[in-house]
Amino acid sequence: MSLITKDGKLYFFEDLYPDLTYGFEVSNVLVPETDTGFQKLMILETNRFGKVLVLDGIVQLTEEDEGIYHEWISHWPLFSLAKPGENVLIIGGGDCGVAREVLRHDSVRALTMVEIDKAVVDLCRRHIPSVMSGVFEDPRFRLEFCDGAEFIRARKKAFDVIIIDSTDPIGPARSLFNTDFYRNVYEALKDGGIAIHQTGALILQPYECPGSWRQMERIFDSVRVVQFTNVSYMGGPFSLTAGSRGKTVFQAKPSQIQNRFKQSGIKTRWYSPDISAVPYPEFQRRLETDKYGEEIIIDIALPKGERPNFEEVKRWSRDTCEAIRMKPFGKPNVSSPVLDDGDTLVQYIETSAISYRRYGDNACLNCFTCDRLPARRVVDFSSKYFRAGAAVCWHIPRGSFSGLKDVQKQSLLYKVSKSSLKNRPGDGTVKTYHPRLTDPSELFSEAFLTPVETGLSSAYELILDVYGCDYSAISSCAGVAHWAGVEFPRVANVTPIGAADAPDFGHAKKKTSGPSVTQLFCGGSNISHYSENWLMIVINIVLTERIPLRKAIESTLAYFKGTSAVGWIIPRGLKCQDMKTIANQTLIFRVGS
Ligand code: AG3
Repeated sequence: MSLITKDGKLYFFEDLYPDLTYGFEVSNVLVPETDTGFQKLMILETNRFGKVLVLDGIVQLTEEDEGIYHEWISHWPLFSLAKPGENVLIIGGGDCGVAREVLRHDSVRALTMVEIDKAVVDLCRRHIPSVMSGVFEDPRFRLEFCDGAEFIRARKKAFDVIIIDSTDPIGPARSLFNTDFYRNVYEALKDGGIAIHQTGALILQPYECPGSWRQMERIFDSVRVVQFTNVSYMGGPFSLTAGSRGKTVFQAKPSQIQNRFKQSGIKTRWYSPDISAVPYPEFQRRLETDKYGEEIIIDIALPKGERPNFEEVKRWSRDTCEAIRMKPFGKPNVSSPVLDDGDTLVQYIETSAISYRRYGDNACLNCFTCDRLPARRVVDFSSKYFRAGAAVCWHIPRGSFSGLKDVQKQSLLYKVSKSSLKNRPGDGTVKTYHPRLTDPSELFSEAFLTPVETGLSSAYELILDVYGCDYSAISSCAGVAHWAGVEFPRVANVTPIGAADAPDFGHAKKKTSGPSVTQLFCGGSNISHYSENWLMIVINIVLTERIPLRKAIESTLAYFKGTSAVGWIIPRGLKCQDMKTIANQTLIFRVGS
């Protein structure tokens, strides 16, 4: 698909994104697409860029601009070291462009490169020798063909710099983007050492750099985003994410780095210590307060006695997807097609799920997305659709990396009535409230009454964002399904309906942060989303009965080996519309470190 002839000319179009591409004219196909056993390789010749290496339809380098990437990924970490680097490891990098730059450092005594795919090295050596120049003649260079993730496992405190010059986290490089790998990389670094990884285009691959950053942040002593732009990697700002072993490694003054550069005598074409290596410090700061997704929760007062049927609710879910511009995934899941009191309908969408349930005259809706959530549109559309007398809305950030107080501030709660439908929070016409900050000891005490027990509502929702989960617990669909379908119902003493549904469409989804799981209960449900990149599970459990909250929350944290969780308790199926009472019984809390 990537080579196309038009008006007698041959063009290449990149295959990376399903919805956008870039292309150039090809003057000669040096290596037609070949299956190497690991990936599909192609080498092209162009007038504009010189020779071009393409793996799995994605441009890896062009002769014209490879220097930008290779210089930044090599010299940035080497000049960031307090002591000149002697031992360097490259994982991947088969075209040898990184090796070429590393070997320009006289301080380097030994450079090891481990590449999984011998064909990349052989074919680049034959067809694009300009990139590797003399690396094979340099006695310091040692090359091994093996899996980098395996190789690194046995190495402890061995390298000053580890450069991971991989393809994107699809295909053979997938095993280089997870926590186990990063932990092994950290262990393989000497004290004061630096590892650096290519982490994709900041805007077009919005989960890559944050995904690696979040994993590395938990393992390395400090983490930096390094950023540059070139022509070959479509989409403007491109990122490298670097982690150090040692807290002060990245604290060198610009003048120190300039001195190291000057003393090395290396003449670069693109790298310069005068350009800040963190051109978007705001981006890095944002990572610290970023969120996984957001949710709008709506409690709609239906016209008296109205009972939307299955078809109507299905249509609501389909039209909501349209309103928020999200593709539905699969068919809606229902506890019973009658959609009686407490029955749930859930529809997976590209980034998570939307759901409906009803208690008496209240339709209870949840709309969760990891993309931008047009909350107004959802509220407008749903209140009109169900001909709401009034609706109470909770708009909350999910998986937020801000402090608890900020999460509380960002969690809004407001009422829209028919007459105020046009008015919105923020425009001064709708009063907004926030959940009440609670100590878990209040929640866990005998004296605590759920909103059902106080008579405020027919049901309540326990929401938990669990952070710092164990990679193996959070990366297995079967493991998460076992928690949702067996472990949680046992601890909470709820009656599951059917088995847990944990489809693995997570990685195929364009906008997703991870897969989802659903377990329906009598009267409620558990709909959760989890991500191995963010080491997080975000949980929504709707209940009608009191459950042992402490046991349920603590066992959930223990199951995923999470370090902390932010939680909310939200009344659902409201019997009273007084906002002060509702806000007072909407709780926010934190458990764990
Ligand atoms: N390896 C990184 C290629 C990244 C392409 N991805 C993208 N455009 N999102 C390059 C290998 C050069 N030695």
